[in-house]
Amino acid sequence: MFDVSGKAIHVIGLGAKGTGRACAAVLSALGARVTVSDAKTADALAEVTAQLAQLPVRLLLGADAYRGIESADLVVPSPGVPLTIEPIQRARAAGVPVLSEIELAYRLTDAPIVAITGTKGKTTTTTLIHLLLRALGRPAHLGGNIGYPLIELAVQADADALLVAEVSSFQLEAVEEFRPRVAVFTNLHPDHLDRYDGSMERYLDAKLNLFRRQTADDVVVVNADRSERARVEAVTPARAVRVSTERPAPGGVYCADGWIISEVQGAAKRVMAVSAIRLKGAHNLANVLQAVAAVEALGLPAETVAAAVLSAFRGVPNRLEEVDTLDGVTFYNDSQGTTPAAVEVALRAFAPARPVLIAGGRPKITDFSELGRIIAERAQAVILIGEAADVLETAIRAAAPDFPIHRAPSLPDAVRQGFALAKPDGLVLLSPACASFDMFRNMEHRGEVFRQAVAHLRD
Ligand code: UMA
Repeated sequence: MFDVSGKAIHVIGLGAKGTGRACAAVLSALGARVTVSDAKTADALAEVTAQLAQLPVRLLLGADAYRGIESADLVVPSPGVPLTIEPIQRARAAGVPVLSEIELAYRLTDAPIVAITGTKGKTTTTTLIHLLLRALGRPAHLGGNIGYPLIELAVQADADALLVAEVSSFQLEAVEEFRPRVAVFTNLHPDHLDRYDGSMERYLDAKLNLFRRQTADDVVVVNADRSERARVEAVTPARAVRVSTERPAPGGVYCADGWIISEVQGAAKRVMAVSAIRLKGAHNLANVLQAVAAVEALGLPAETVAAAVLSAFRGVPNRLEEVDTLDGVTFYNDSQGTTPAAVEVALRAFAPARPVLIAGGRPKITDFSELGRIIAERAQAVILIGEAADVLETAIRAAAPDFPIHRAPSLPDAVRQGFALAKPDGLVLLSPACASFDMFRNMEHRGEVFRQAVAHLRD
């Protein structure tokens, strides 16, 4: 086990999700001499620093943050801290190792790790794997880029438990030995390119670190329908288990004749009927196949629990989450859909049905013309909110001059209008194509306001 006792460890970042705080707590409990720093000032970090008050750690904030970093024994940056900042470069030049929190987590546990990366579908796939494992009676903990920082779970988990971790490219930039027993790669789309100098290749390269230390005893789950599959398989000796929604995947998991079939453990077997999956959309079907493949790769019988889990699972919060059905109208919360591409995926998920769409917020782009066409083609009507209402209306009108466009002063009002328009048996979908900051604290807050507004329709 990695011995940190007596080591001088400089942890950078006191973000709200708690990576730095978790590292400080775990490492100081293990006897390390911990410094925690953040470039923000004490005022801005009052809430987080209060949580550190009881810990035997040194706090360096603001202009002081990186004092003495080059004489540390180890530097641990939070995921949001780019490795290119001068103090990290300075520490590296002085020979100080720089390791991410997930690398430390890996070194501090005997529990096997199931790790999921990719641009889209990570959270759903990760959550499903965790649910399937729990339904199978396996002790399993969920965390990483979602929920609890992995290091917190790692030091608590028994060796027979599984750590199911969503992993981001940021977390993978500073790993050396991190080796998941089962690793899943969902897909690759442009994202976070500001961190990677606009280079998709550098973004992919960071993600591929998840697989590079795997061995032939491990498994990598890849999507055979996507071209990135070959890039992933090329960097790892791990056994590839492929999934496909479109065609048979020998040795993998795929759809055929309305069934999900697994060949992961040998002869083909039926896991569950595709029609029993409650989640909407082809992208979510791929997520289900990946989750089934991961569970089967661990040697567990997915078919004993898959139908029960997947017929009850309504999606992760804010991602095509099924909220409620009222008088025949079903409400979906896709508050996370902050780009036109996400809205297109959401609308396609319901085809041939056409939802009443609630869209708008603070625009992240200026050209909505493509989205205008998609909305006109795939929605029944649209209710526009927020700062982007005018530009969205112009784009939709350009595509279809007579398309029914409504305006709402607030999200609850949009929900009420949507309910009326979708009767007697339609769908209301919040998928805004925009950021939330003009009307809400963040996209989670927007999702919560949507849920509450739907709940109030019952009053
Ligand atoms: N900071 C410095 N110096 C710098 C840059 C930043 O001191 O040069 C400080 C900032 O002032 C800030 C902190 O470092 O206070 C950044 O913290 P952080 O965001 O890395 O830390 P957490 O809040 O613990 O969140 C991180 C992940 N954040 C990012 O990747 C940006 C969380 O993912 C993750 O849940 C958490 O660790 C768990 O370990 C969030 C995310 O947006 C949800 N992830 C991206 C995504 O999903 O697309 C990758």
